[in-house]
Amino acid sequence: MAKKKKTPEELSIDPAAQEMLIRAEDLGIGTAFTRAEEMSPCNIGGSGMCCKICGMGPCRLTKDGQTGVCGATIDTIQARNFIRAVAAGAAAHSDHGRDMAFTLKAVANGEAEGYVLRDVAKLRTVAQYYNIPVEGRSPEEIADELADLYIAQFGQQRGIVAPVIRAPKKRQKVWEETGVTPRGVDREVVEALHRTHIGDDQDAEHILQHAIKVALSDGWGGSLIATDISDILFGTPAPILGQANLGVLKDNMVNVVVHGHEPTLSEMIVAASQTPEIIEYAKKAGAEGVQLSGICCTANEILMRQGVPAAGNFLQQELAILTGAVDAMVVDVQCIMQALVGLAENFHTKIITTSPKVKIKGATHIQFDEHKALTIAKEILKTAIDNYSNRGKTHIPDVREDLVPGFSHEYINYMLGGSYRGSFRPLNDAIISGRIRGVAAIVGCNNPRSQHDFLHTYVAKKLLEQDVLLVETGCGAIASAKLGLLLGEAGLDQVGPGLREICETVGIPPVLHMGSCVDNTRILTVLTQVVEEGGLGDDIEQVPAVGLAPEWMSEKALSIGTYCVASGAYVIFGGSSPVGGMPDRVADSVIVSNYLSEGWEKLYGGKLEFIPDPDEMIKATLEHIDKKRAALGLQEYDPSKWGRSGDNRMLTLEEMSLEERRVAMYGAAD
Ligand code: SF4
Ligand code: MSK
Repeated sequence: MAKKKKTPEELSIDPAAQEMLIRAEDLGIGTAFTRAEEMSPCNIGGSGMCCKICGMGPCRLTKDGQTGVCGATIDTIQARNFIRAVAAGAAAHSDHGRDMAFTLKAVANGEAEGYVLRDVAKLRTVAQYYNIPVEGRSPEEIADELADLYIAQFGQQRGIVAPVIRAPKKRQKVWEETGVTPRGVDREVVEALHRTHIGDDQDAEHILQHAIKVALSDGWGGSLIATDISDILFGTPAPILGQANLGVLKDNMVNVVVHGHEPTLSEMIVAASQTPEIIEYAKKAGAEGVQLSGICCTANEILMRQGVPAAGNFLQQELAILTGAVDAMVVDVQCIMQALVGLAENFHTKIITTSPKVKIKGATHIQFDEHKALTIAKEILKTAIDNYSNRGKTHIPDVREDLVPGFSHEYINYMLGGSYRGSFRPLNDAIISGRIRGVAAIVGCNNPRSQHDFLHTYVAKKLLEQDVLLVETGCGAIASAKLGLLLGEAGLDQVGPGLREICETVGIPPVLHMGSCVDNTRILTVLTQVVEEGGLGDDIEQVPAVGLAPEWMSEKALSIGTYCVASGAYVIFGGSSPVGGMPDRVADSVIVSNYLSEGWEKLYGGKLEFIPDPDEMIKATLEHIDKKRAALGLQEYDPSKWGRSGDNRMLTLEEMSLEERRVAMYGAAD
């Protein structure tokens, strides 16, 4: 029997996406949504039961006790598949970090056109972590030494990756004792590939121990380096008003959508778009100016620093082109679908690749070089403007939502206490008192195997009702933004009474947007600061916090999940487990999915689980938070105690008589 085709409403909960899916159908154009429907996932490969590491295979282990041609057992094969994915994810993040470090070096030496050291205070703070002298030195001198130190972390052979020293002391000890402190980023990634070559490491636990080391070289290495340098070069994010969804595209403007991950080019495109030369050029072409917007994590980078709107998240890259209003989509690295080029042929859109590492057949390639970044950014914008006159009929959904992104850990520290009393104390106290039950980080991608944005936003809304403060990054953050949860008071009618009091008192939204995928390191830093503030244990594993990636799809997500586990967090992924095949048919060998959970929990305090059902995800999250609260001796979560203060409450009270107010605030007299 033919499979029933899904309706646009079943494919996405986002009205803008639904509108574009109808348009795609009318035009007879396929998208990732329809391709996912047509292509059933392979159950054998999908659950890690297939090995194609050597030419004797591929070996598919589908029967009890079966091994590969070489004798490899299911646990070895699953562990090898898992670590290879983690290594690819860590490599992607870290290579991004490496390029940022080379850009910092070029800026420090006056060789990078258009860039400045925008956040000198952060430069000095970061330098001091590594005992780089700052007094009496110019920002360029400090930046030059920091760039050298950071560049060295990638090729370092011995010792420890420098940013590891920023983790809580107790955590560093756990890593030292279990032998997983990373030595150098490239070394750990290369070793993962070596160990998984035919005939090498064939002990699943041993392989997975190295997966932890590789992921740590990302989270406390390459990614953290990328975040530090992005802040130093482009400014540490602070709240700023932005917008999200396809309705940010404009009919009367040249629409340039930047998509990918690295802020080096996109920041320069923002700068170039504001120059009189480009504005004039666009006007001559008959447009009113250039409208920039972003997709995926490039969107997050320029949204949280410049307020440039986000056109959408991962599954909206094709939908943006379907509007017919995109004059150029400029891509760099990661999460760029090859299908964009073929899709763009139906419209006038130019797909412009820019990274020396990424070309797509049929795309226009304008190679980026940080030494002449502004010149290249202008060339890209002029290419888009020249294309404006080729635009045909457009269809832009009138759907957009305001949001306030930009909650770096530095800003959270500041917002909780101001310039002189900046501190995490109020956050810790709110958790201790139970106004905030716990913290959940909802991060990661979209995946057309589940309804677009549904899992992200369903889980987010349910946790907010339970007084769980949310921090978000990546495409998950854009999903919440589109739902209006990232906008101060607008989201507050959907949250529990205790969290609401905190949000109203501090003036924050209940969901804090913390940036792109590499910026998950900001979450690690927040957790470290929470620990250092005191009252919630002396290690990340004790904090009532959970990480969730409900719609994950990328290998980077697996690396992020693994470094969060290694840092002590409980991490829940949605969808199916990539190591879930044949869990109870393995004799005398490790059940890999159990090991990622119970095995890792014994060693690191954190665990990784794959839970497809969103209600089960929420249940597991709340149980974990409550378990951690109990272990710290904190009072049991009781929402009935809260909701008697806060701005909203005060407005209601103003309308009451004195007696009514007394009863409302203190309860009826016995
Ligand atoms: Fe098959 Fe072993 Fe080769 Fe993997 S390494 S493909 S299990 S023979
Ligand atoms: S872009 S890795 S789809 S979050 Fe960072 Fe989004 Fe996932 Fe790419």
